[in-house]
Amino acid sequence: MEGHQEPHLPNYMKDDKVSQETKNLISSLPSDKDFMGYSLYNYKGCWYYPNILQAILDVQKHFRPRNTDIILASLPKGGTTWLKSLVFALVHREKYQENPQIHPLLSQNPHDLVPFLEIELYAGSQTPDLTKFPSPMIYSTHMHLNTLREAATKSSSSPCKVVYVCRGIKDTFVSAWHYRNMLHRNKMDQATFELMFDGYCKGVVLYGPYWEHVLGYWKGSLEDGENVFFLKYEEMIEEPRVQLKRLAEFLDCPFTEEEEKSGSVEEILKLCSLRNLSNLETNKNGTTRIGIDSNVFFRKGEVGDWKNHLTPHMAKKIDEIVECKLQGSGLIFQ
Ligand code: PAP
Repeated sequence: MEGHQEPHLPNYMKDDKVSQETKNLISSLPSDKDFMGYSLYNYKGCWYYPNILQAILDVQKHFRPRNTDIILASLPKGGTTWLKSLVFALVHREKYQENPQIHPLLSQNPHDLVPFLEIELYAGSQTPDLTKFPSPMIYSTHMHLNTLREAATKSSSSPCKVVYVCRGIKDTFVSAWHYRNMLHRNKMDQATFELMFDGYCKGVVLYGPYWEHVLGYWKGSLEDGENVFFLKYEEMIEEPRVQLKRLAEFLDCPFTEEEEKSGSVEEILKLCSLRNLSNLETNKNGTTRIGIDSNVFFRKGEVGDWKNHLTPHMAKKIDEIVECKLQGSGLIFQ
């Protein structure tokens, strides 16, 4: 493991919260380096930094979702922040109807309203008391569906609902690149950009490979559509109204005719829009509970920004890899 780590590296990328048992496990796992030289370990087909693996093992050991809970899943930069704000606003819409000015999304970052299981709640081998959270509780995760299910199937409750959002790999990658530059407070050079790109192509990236992740949830949604919902970031951009209504139906809180007439769907979309959220004081200057500046979660939010960063050759290469991996699944990215 690394001797020297950057001071502003997020906890989940470090290796200082790992138990002896997990260290033993890690020493038996396939390993590789990320584009910055940090070690990643492959556990059951997915790549992790040590602290995150520790947290995931703890989630599997201790997390028992209630059937009223909602879990939001995604790959990093797949649309997590947007999904968190939308589902929070959707599920709690009645509470703030009379007093929209006190809506929590106006004063708190979506990541502080919908905590990550492995990045926040179980980070550092904690066993948080989740029974204190009101129902319905919304959690989020970047874990694979299989990994999540290992915890969920030990629960005595019937399954809870899982919503997955994903985004085309090229925009996910470019968004992750900008995020890492902001995180490390340094504009990294072209050679580092290419190294990170190679990591995405090989699948050696935190929570990767990309295709394994999306396919797991895609298949899950086909097999168990009542409990697993699959959403594409691009579809949300293209037809937000339609997708939000689908989401509400899946979560058993469909919009009534009256709500539709009174503009409730539009209100939620406006509240959760990138423009609105990114202009709030809390998101401009605040820091999330996990110690990351709130503003790094908001940038352009466009489909196709990859065209400004990838050469045609790079785009072709990564498209071919993903197409080949998703072949026959019915899952297509435009
Ligand atoms: P995370 O997985 O680390 O939480 P995530 O929210 O998935 O990050 O990704 C951030 C991306 O979502 C950014 O995309 P970009 O880099 O291409 O611009 C960010 O701008 C976008 N994003 C954040 N909030 C919203 C929103 N409310 N609506 C649309 N896009 C958003």
